[in-house]
Amino acid sequence: MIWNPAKECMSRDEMHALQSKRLQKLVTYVYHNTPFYRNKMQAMDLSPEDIKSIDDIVKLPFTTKQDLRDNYPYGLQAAPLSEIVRVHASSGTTGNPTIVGYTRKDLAVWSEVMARCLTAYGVTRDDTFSVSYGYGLFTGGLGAHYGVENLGATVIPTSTGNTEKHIRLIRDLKISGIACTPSYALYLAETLEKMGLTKKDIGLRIGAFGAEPWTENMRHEIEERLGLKGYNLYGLSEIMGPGVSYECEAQNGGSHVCEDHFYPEIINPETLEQLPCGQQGELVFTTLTKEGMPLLRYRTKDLCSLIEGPCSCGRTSVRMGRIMGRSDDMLIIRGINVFPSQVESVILEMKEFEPQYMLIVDRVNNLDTLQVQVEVRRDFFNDDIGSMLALKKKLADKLKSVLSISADVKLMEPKSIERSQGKGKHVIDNRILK
Ligand code: DLL
Repeated sequence: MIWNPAKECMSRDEMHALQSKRLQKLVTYVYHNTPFYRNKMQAMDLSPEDIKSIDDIVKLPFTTKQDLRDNYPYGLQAAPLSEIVRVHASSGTTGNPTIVGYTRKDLAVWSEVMARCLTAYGVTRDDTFSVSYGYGLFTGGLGAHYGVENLGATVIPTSTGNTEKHIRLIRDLKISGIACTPSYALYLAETLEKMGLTKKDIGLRIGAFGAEPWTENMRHEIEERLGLKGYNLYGLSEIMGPGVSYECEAQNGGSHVCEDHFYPEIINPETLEQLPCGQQGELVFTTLTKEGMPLLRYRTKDLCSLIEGPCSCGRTSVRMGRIMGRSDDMLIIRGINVFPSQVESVILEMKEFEPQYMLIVDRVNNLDTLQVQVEVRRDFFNDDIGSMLALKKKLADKLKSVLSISADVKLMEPKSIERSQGKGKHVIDNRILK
C-alpha cells in the first residue's frame, strides 16, 4: 500500500517541477520573514528572483546547528509566535538547546509524512500500534503518535520505561506494531525472555526503528527475538522529527526521502561542494514547505549517500543509504544526543576535578551504557570512602541533569588518565554494531 501515490510515485520531471516551485516560494518567504537569511543572501548579493529552479539551490547559503544556537531561541523562526502551535527541542552542547516551532500546517505535513512511513511498513487501520519513543520535547513520541492517528490505526502512547507492564499491554491489547529505538527493541526482547514469555506469546508484526544508528545484524537479531519485521525510520528535529525518510517493504538498500517536503543533498563536508548520487558525504536538507522554522541547506552532519532509480515498491523518490557515522563528535546514547563537551563543561565547573576525563560508551545487555572516568584533584583525593562516594554522587547527579541520561561515574587517581600530545581523545566507543 502507498499512502499518497500522487506524491510518492511522481515522475522525476514532475518532482523536479514541484521542488522548483516550492523552493522559489520558500526563498521568497524566508527572505521576507527571517532576517538571518535575508542578511546572508544580501551578503552574497543574492535575491529571491535568482532562484529559478531546484538546481539553483547550490547558490543558497548553508545553515548549521551553531546558527540555531547563536540565534536561540526563536531567531530562525519565520512565522510569528501567534502561528506557532507546538515547540520541540533537541539537546545542545554547552547550554542552548535547539528550539523548533511548528505551525498548524507543519504539524499536518508531519503527520502526513509519518502516515506515509507507517503505510510503507505495512501498518493499516486494523493495527494497534505502541509508540515507545519518549514523549516530550523529543520529537520521537508525538511525531510517531500523530502519524498513527492520521493513518487511522489505534495508538497506544506507551512512551519509554516500565518494560514489563509494556509487554503485558502488548500481549493483552494485541499490539501489532511498535515504534522505538533499536536498542530499546532489544531490551524489550530481553525483558520478554526474562518474564518467561516468547515471541509467540505476543503478536508484534511491525517495528519502526530509528533515532540512532543501527545495522543489518541488529535488525536480524530484533526480528528473530521479537518475531516482527523491522523497518528504518529516519528524521531529525531541526527538519521535522521522525518521518523525513522511511524504508519500504522492498527494503532494497535505502530509505525513501519525502523529497516533496525535504530536499536532500550530499556535500563534501570539507569543500561544501555538492556530490553526485552514489557518493558518500554529509547529508543536507532544505525544508521545502515548512512555515514555522524553514531551513535552507541544513547540514545534518550525518554521513551517507543518496540512491536514485526506480524501486520495486513503485515509489519514485530518492532513497538515502544507512547513516554511516557523523562528521561531528555527537554521540547517540540510548537515543539521546550526548556531546562530550557537555560532560566537559560539568567537570570544569567542579573544583574537585582535573580537566581530565574519558567517556566510555558500551552496549551491555543490548542497552547503551556511559561511564565517565574523571581524575580527582590531589587535594580532594583521599581514603575516606564516604567522602569519595558523596563526590561521585554529586557529579553523577549533575551529569544526569545536563545529559538527561544517567552515567556511571568512576573516580580516578590523579594523573591516571593518559595525556595526549595532539588533539585530546575523550571518547572510547566500544559499541560494536554487529
Ligand atoms: O532522533 C528524530 C527521530 C525520532 C528519528 C524517532 C527517528 C525516530 P534528533 O533527536 O534531532 O531527532 O536526532 C537526529 O539522530 O541526525 C541522526 O544522527 C540520528 N538518527 C535519527 N534516525 C536515525 C536512523 C530524532 N534511522 C539524529 N538511523 C540524526 C541512524 C538516525 N541515525
